[in-house]
Amino acid sequence: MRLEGINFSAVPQTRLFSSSNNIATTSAPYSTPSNSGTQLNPFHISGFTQSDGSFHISLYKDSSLRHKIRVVPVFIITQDGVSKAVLQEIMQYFKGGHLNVDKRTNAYNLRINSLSLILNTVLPHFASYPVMSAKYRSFFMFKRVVIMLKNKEHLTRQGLPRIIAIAYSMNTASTRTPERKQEILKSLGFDNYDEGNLISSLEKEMQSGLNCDRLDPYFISGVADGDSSFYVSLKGNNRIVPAFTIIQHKESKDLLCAIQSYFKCGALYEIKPNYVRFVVEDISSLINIIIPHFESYPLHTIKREKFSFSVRFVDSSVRNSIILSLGVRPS
Ligand SMILES: [Ca+2]
Repeated sequence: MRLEGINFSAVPQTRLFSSSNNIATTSAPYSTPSNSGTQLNPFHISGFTQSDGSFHISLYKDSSLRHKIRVVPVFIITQDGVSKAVLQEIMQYFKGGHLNVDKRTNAYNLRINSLSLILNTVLPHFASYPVMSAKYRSFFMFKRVVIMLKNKEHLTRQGLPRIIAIAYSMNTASTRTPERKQEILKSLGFDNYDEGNLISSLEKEMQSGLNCDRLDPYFISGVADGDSSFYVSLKGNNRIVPAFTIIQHKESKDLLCAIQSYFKCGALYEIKPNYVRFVVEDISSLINIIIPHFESYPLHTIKREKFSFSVRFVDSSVRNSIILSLGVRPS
């Protein structure tokens, strides 16, 4: 997320800073493959959010307001233009939002920043179909701020600095620093604000939601729709090897461990300094586990076409290896 400097004295409504975040209580039952075809499953939407979505609390200076600052909760999903239709479908699912395009990169943003829409559709969705690991942390903080906004706590001298403190701790991978937070608090006249154990007590509260032990197959496909790829690589002896990989920030390594346990195949590698990668390149795991999974729980973005291509490639490499090995099928 882009983060602007602190410049409190200029035009009202200028974006100042924003952070990322993540909650859930009652989960929906596990899914089985449905024949309903192309419709997005709600677990898929959460998995997609896990990869390509974020929860932010944006802070805008606004000299017309008593406390000179406007607090706006924002739920964003980003996707390349070729997969814009998925964002439009998610917009329909949440019954609102805005689609913006960055013409330079052709990246599309679905943004939902209406408090009532967040309260009525976004929070209930993620309570039933939770995000996990580090994303859950930011969702939990986001939810807390949204409820404070609903209760008008941002209009009080007690509530506002608490909201700013939470906004600044929502996403540990964010560029929001403690120094900036202090500067903003100071500029708003909260020089002596002491947040005490606010964040550590929230962290205690969210513990039970951080685990990844309840993976739904549609959720996994949603994660893959955001952050996976099917590709072929050239190995020693000029062997061409098809592979499937999912990459996540290291903060969500536990999610990749859970996906590895779910599929019972593949390996995890660290990509220093900040990423972890789950890779399956064993042909029998691809044929017997990965391909059947994505046939039952399909992708929705452009990756769906890449997947079909990979399936054809795997088919033909298997055929070739069978011919080469005189009819011995790889196991
Ligand atoms: Ca992605």
